[in-house]
Amino acid sequence: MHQTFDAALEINLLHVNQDGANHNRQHFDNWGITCLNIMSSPGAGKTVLLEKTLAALQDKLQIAVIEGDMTTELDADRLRQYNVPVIAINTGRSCHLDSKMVAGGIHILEQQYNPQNIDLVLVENVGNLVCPAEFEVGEHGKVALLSVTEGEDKPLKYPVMFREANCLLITKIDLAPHLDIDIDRLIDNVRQINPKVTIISLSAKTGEGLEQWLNWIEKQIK
Ligand SMILES: Nc1nc2c(ncn2[C@@H]2O[C@H](COP(=O)(O)OP(=O)(O)OP(=O)(O)O)[C@@H](O)[C@H]2O)c(=O)[nH]1
Ligand SMILES: [Zn+2]
Ligand SMILES: [Zn+2]
Repeated sequence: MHQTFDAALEINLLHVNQDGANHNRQHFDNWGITCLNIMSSPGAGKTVLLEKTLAALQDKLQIAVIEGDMTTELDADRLRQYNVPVIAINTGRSCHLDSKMVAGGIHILEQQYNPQNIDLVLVENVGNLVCPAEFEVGEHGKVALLSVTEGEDKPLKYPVMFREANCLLITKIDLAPHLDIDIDRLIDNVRQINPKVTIISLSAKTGEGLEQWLNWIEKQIK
């Protein structure tokens, strides 16, 4: 679990983070970039979703990815194959990206690419169902993934991310017939926490629901 208050310095780290996030958003706004923060527990399918998204939208939109991982560049290397700017950020022991780390990514974007030409920045956060939702990075929208293998009770047990999400993707829907998951109950549980969130069921494997996801993304673009 991350620290949110530094007693020695008597500062609220969330407050400092928010200032940094506002600053990041200012940069994105100046460049006309829409930024989405993609969050889930480890392995819910963020990177596969990004691969499908890059493949589908490559010709329509200029996309860059800020890829957060604790120690490796495995995900970043997968996404580099799509010939888009991919900025890898290792968080070390931190369980989430914070606005300062993303500011570092924005700096690289500014130095090595032409941000004026970019329409959309997708941030893949560290796999963690709790902490990423507490630290804004300057995004315009939050996307949470919950895979069908995780169980329908998760929105109630870990409400923070589900409360904050603008879009909830129920992923790996192709596996649902093999599981005891009750999708209707899962959706009820999400709605209890966040009545207004857009909910899309999808499978990166079969392509079911991908069209709806791509349409949602395109609606977010400035
Ligand atoms: N059956 C099925 N498997 C999927 C689907 N999406 C992802 N997977 C599998 O789930 C595993 C994890 O997918 P990733 O995309 O790496 O998950 P992630 O959320 O990026 O994982 P972290 O970055 O480690 O948090 C891989 O083995 C994927 O092939 C899907 O729609 N259907
Ligand atoms: Zn934490
Ligand atoms: Zn990943």
